[in-house]
Amino acid sequence: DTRFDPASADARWQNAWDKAQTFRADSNSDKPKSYVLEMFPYPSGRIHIGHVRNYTMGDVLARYKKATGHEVLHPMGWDAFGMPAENAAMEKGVHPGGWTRDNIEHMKAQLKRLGFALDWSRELATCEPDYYGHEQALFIDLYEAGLVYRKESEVNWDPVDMTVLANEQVIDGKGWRSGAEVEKRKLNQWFLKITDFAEELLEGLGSLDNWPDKVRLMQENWIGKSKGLEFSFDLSSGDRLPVYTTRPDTIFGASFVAVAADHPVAQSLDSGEAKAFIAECKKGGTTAAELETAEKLGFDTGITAKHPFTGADLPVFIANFVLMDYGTGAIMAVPGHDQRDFEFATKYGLPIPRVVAPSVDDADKPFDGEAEAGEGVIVNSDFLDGMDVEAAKREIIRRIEDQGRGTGKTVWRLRDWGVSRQRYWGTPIPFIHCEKCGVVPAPKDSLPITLPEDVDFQTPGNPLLRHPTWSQVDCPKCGGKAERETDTLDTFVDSSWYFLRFASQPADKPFDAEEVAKWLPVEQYIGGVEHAILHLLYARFWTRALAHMGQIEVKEPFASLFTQGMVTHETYSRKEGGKTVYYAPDEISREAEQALLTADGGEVEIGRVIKMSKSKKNVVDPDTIVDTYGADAVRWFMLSDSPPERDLPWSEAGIEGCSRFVHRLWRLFSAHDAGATGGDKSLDRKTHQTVAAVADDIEALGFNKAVARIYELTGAIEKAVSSASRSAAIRTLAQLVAPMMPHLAEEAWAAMGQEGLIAEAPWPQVDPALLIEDEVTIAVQHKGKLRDTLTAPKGASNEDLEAMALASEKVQRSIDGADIRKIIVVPDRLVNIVT
Ligand code: ANZ
Ligand code: ZN
Repeated sequence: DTRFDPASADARWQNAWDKAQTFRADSNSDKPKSYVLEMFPYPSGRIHIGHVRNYTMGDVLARYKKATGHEVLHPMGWDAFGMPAENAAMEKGVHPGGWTRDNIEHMKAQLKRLGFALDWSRELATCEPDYYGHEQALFIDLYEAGLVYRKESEVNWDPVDMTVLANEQVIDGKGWRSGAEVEKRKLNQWFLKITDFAEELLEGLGSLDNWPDKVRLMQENWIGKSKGLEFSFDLSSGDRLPVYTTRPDTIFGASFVAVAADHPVAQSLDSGEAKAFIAECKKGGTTAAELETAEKLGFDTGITAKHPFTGADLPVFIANFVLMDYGTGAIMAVPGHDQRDFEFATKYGLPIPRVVAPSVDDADKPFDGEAEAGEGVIVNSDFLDGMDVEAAKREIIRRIEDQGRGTGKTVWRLRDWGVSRQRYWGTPIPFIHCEKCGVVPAPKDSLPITLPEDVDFQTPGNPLLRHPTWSQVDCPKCGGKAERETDTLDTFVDSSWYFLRFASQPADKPFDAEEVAKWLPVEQYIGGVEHAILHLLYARFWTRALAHMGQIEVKEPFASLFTQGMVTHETYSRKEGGKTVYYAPDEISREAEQALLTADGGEVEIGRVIKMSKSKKNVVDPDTIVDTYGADAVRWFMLSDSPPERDLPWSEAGIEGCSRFVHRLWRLFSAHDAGATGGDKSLDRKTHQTVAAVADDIEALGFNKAVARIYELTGAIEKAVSSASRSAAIRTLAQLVAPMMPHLAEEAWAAMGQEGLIAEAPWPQVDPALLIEDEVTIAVQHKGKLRDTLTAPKGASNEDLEAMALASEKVQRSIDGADIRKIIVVPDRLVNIVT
């Protein structure tokens, strides 16, 4: 027999699938449909190992679904707009389009080498006018449905690069690229009204049973529905100060009041000290997370607020942890039961009253160094004493409403989605500014509004803004001179509807509703947990918005979601001048004494096993490993060892083991003897049980378990002697590994003289009779108590079971020499001994 040669087999079978269009999805097929989707990649230049793991999992499922009689849609495309292309343009003087398309070509070739079962006929790239032109049409539809608006809002402005920066691009208050101090600027920006769908998006989470709880919880928190009370304090200054609280039940525990630095009460203060404090607050980060962890800072305004029930005068502070754009930008602070307030009160020596306790007897229990945010019974609170939290909330809301001082209110954390980017490499926002008519949508028949090609990136700022002619148009309404919008859309918009375009690709509209109805929702979506919030929430929002406008029926795009773990690898590093410097594996050599040396003879340490990343120099290039081991070994490695949701540590030994298994399987496949005769019941059983179990594992995405079972079956077949059963088992084994190692499986299928492609072959049939266990557990009772359990062959005779029961030491001890009067046997279940 010959050796298996991955290099030639991989290419041969990839061509065969291409030629036969094996993975082309036919929406007119009457088979049940299955849409398997992995998050499409950003064309950064090269496929990385995380992509390989992600796409291998999706591929196994897609191939399995096909084998089990489904018409499968498993498409691939490119999330192709975004900053890195513009950075490349600035650094290397290449056009973002050219750079992106080159990357796509290269990465597509890399994916093809891995043998993924993709329908390439549906490939799309979001940077092409035949994609983003449809996006422009959808954006206009959303505008007409009242879900798009413009609003002046604050942005991070880099005065050197003359551009708006995303929050992540501001590092310590400076532009990530220019290093210039970032300014806050007010600009007119485009927004999508995701807040209109807050309630729906929250409720919809309840139907997503097949999403990880963690992701649902993250979305729930992000949407952040909170029910509470808005009411006003009377201030010593004569003003009224509205505050928002979710814990009105704790109102007797309020010992001070606090406002945000941007709050009118703070802004109205004249003193230099107050102004200096406000300026200080602006320096820090502005995200909720940063405020949560920053040191609490406050400034006493000298103003006091009258407590609505006790009449006490509470001091009013400006505090850095109060956000202006949440609630009313002002709070009643209850240090005993809110951790931020607790830290603040501790720092400024303010009272920390207890108003919630485990029981009424604990009214004076001291705090243990932190606030107690939980449930309990209300204490030290006049008419609320003894109530539970919910009853006290209702009572305070009722009384405050009676006083005409406020009302119960629901507040959402979710903000409308700002989609304006002052960038070139994105979808142009299809609007026109006319002096006479204002903001006018571009006529649909003028779409796509394409990006100009003749742009330069050597001058800072938005190339669209300084292009001499691009933005000059006639107003579609009055015909006068007008200007195009030069903002482009956030790239998250591009990924909010691509799964619809995969389902159908008409030239004259974004998608065909009937086709969408055939495929959607995506049966299984797989991707990184880093998209748990934004991408997945935006895609859910777009789907609901389009359903709301009557364009589609489906409301939730992804019926089932899986977030896979990362691929990790050891790092090699040493301290150089106080900094950690990383070395790539090929930059070091291993000395006899285990010491690792760099070229200059310095010693490095084996560092932590962490996510592969270029900066840590611990990446493994998929091309290199496919060259060395072949696609099947790489795919097998991605599925072995670690459960798919956990991290997978890359190891040379691991991939070598996978490669050896590929060749071991090949030897077994080569031993297939079509003419063998004779049966082997126990091997038949093992084979059928494995088929059933591997199917269950794949359906549950338990790939590592499926792998373990396949190893087991392989071992069992190797041990068995030649028989018809063994040959059948070998054929079945090829089918079981086909989703994971498709090239090897095709090669074996052909060598065994089977007809057609294994990729087209149906999943092996399971004979239910062979799944039944051949051993049973027998309970042995004496004096009505269980004395022992025995394992016996199924269908064993009564005499055999009696003998086995009496042979048991435990049973003999129980009988203890007494006369046996009767033995009752229930076949396959029980032996009862009566003495
Ligand atoms: C009194 C209180 C007592 C509060 C207590 C909490 C616990 P969630 O639940 O996340 O919506 N808050 C209100 N507006 C704020 C703002 N602009 N900046 C910072 N904090 C603000 O949070 C609502 C709670 O956060 C509100 O309820 C308020 O503090 C605070 F034992 O009021 B609470
Ligand atoms: Zn006009």
